Amino acid sequence: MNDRVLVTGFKPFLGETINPSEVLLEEIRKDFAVSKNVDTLVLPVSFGKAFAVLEEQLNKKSYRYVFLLGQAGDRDKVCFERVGLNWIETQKPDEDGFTPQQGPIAAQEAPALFSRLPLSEWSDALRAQGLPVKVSLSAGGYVCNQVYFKALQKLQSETGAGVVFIHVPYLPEQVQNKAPGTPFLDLETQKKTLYSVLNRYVK
Ligand code: PCA
Repeated sequence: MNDRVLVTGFKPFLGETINPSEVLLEEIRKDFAVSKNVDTLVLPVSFGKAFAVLEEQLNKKSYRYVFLLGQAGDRDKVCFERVGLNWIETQKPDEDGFTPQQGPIAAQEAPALFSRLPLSEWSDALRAQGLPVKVSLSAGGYVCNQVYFKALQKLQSETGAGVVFIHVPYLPEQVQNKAPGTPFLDLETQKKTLYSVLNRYVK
């Protein structure tokens, strides 16, 4: 298998004007411009379209590693998601104004799929460098989890590629008009943390 790496992020959603995951993709495009093996892709925050956009890219090129990034506004650390749940549960509409019913993503499939990448090892190594990371057990019940579950299903079983979802906190400018104490993490620290993982795989 080749060693290509795909990193995805999401468009802003639910009233935000930026999404830190999309900002990180812009940084990756600049900082890894000389790299030959990394591609980036922005996904819509849409239950109907997000995975289709990813799948189109996966059908064009094959990847050894896929890093899916998204915003999780309730988190104060960069979170490596251990599992994609075979479940949708949300009261929030997506960018198409669609709020799905609670239920499984794929009724005949396993209730959850696990990333095969060494998330605990990454997390321990980065924490030892003082970086704000942790392994998280749920990517939630919204679009990110749906894309993660479907990507694990398609990539890990069909191609053996390594897949992980990484949720990142709000950027400081996003919390200015939010309740005091809303967690955030500055872009430099988000980049440093993410790059510590990417540098293991991007040449
Ligand atoms: N976060 C949302 C969807 C898009 C994003 O960046 C989520 O956690 O599901």
